[in-house]
Amino acid sequence: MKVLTARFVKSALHPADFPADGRPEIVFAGRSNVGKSSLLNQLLGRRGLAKTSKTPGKTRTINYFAVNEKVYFVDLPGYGFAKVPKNLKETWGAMITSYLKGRPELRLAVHLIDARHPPTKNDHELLALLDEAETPTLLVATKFDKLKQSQRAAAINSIRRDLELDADALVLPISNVTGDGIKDLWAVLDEQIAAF
Ligand SMILES: Nc1nc2c(ncn2[C@@H]2O[C@H](COP(=O)(O)OP(=O)(O)OP(=O)(O)O)[C@@H](O)[C@H]2O)c(=O)[nH]1
Ligand SMILES: [Mg+2]
Repeated sequence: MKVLTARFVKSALHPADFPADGRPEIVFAGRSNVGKSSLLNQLLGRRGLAKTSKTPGKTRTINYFAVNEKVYFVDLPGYGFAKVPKNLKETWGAMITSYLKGRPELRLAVHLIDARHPPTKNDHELLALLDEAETPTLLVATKFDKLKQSQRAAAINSIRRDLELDADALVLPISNVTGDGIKDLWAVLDEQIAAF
C-alpha cells in the first residue's frame, strides 16, 4: 500500500477513547524497547511520528495512527522491563489485555520479538492471548542488523522452536535501522489489508 497520509489521531487509556468509526486496526505489540514505535515509523515512512527512545517504557498509552484514512495502526506500551509493568496479565494493564481480547476492529496483530534474545514468558502469554482471541498474528524479528550474517538463520529458528510455531507460520526478520525486511513486511500487510 502506498502511504499517502499518516497522522497521529489520539492516545487512549479507556475503551471510551478508542475511535468509533469502525475502521480496521493493526496493532504492534511486544516487549518494551523491541522497536514497535520505530517499526511504525519505518512502515509509514515518517520519522518521529511515533515517539521512540533508547530507554524502555517510552510508549505509555494506546496510540492511534490513521493510515490513508482507511486503517488504524495502533502502537502499544511494551512489557517486560522493571520500570514498566512486569507481568503481562497482572500489570501490563487490564486495559491492554482487554483491548487485545475484545476489540472487534482489531484485525491483525504484529508481534515483535528481539532477534537477539529468546522469547520471554510475556511473549508466550501474548501469543496465547492473541490465539485465544483468534486474532491473526504476524511475528516479526527486530534488530536484525545487530546479528552477524552467520547468526541470522539460527536466530529465526530458535524463535520458531521456542514458540512452537507451525511449519507455515512466518517470522519476518526486519531492521528499523537499515530498512531491511520492511518491503517484505509490507507485502504481507498488503495481503491482509486487502482481505479486511
Ligand atoms: N539496531 C536497531 N535498533 C533499533 C531497531 N528498532 C528499534 N531500535 C532502537 O531501539 C530503541 C527502542 O525503540 P522503540 O521503537 O522506542 O521501542 P518500543 O518497542 O516502541 O519501546 P516502548 O515504547 O518502550 O515499548 C530505540 O533506541 C530504537 O532506535 C532495529 O531494528 N535495529
Ligand atoms: Mg514505543
